[in-house]
Amino acid sequence: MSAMTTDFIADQNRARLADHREDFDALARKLARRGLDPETLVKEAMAFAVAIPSWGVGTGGTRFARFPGPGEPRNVFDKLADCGVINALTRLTPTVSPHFPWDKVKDYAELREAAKSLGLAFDAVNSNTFQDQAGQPLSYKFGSLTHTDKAVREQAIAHNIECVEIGRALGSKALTVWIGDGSNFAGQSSLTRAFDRYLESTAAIYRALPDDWRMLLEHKLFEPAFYSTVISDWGSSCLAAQHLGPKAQCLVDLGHHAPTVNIEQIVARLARFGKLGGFHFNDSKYGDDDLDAASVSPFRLYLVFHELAEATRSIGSSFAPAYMIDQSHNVTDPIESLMQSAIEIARAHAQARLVDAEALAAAQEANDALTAHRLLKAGFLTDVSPLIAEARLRAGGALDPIATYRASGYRAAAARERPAVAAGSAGIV
Ligand code: LRH
Ligand code: MN
Repeated sequence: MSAMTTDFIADQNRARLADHREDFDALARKLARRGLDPETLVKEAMAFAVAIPSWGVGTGGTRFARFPGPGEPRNVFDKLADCGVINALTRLTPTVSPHFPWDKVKDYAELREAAKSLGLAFDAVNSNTFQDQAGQPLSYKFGSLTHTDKAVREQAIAHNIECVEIGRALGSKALTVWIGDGSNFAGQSSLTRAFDRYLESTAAIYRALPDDWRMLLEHKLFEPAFYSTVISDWGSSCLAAQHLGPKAQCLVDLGHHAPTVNIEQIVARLARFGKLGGFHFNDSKYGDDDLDAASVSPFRLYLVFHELAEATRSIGSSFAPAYMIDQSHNVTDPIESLMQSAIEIARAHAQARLVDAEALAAAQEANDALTAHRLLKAGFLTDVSPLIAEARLRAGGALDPIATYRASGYRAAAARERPAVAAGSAGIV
């Protein structure tokens, strides 16, 4: 399948250049009137990046069913090819977050080379002790790192350490640990002993981490457990990360909270105590819906990036959470959804840079609630589409990634090359 060439992208941009130039110049004048420097903002937008989940380029599903689309990736190499297209068009996604054993191969040097040839590198690796693999000696039905049986815990610890070894071969610098461990009945498990087993098991994984690595603990309110989840909220995750040590931090998956939770305040708290390690961006209305970022609550995503901008101002450049997407694309072309989501996340980041932080702090100190709210919202109310498009253009990307992707015929070519996958099997991937 032909890669998405810069010539093709330039061809597609040509017809859109004049309109873009006009829109960008108008926005630049508006930003300059606010005392902002458009060039600095474009450079910041060019430096922004978010990682693609390898499991996100295939069609996702639910517990009821999965309806595969045309040209489904057959293996991790197809997934990388699709990730390469997303980055070629958006210039926002130079890294991929892999998941094991879903992305398992014999030769990880070959996989690293394959990614490199597509202009990609690897972000945090994800372990998986929420499914039983064929031939796996012990089942995770009743848990993994917190299972009452030491042998099961050791099996899960060994898998995580294997993921660290794979990650080292791929050039990754972090391990994301999400476990579904929990219970479905009150009394089924000891809530305290389960947490103590989590601390003991993660401590064993922590000891295997290279010095320059991070371990990202991902909390989730519920599912697959429906009465209690061992790491159900940021409090449990932060207590564990503080207990483990400086290399352990918390990962915030936006969909892992009850609908009314103030996630931006969780972000502020974790950043304040040096425990904000990263994100899984997506959106949700009810549960862990894994919908496209900013497709339900763009203002909430903006408020998260406002707290990230505040933390960057107070902590400085050492503040570097891992930005990653984690979504399930059940009814759209995953490549289109991931491009759209990366752009919406870059939009929230760029908008948050527009806030007059000094004036906002003054209004907050003066308890001028409405002025403070208006100063904060001013970024969200600014259409930065021309600014993030300019960042793409200067980086060799597409002014309109989705239109350019559709014009390329990439999906049709993938469908010709990759055998159709039968519908029917349930599950998120
Ligand atoms: C759990 C989760 C986790 C991944 C999985 C694919 O809901 O968010 O981050 O391992 O989705
Ligand atoms: Mn996640």
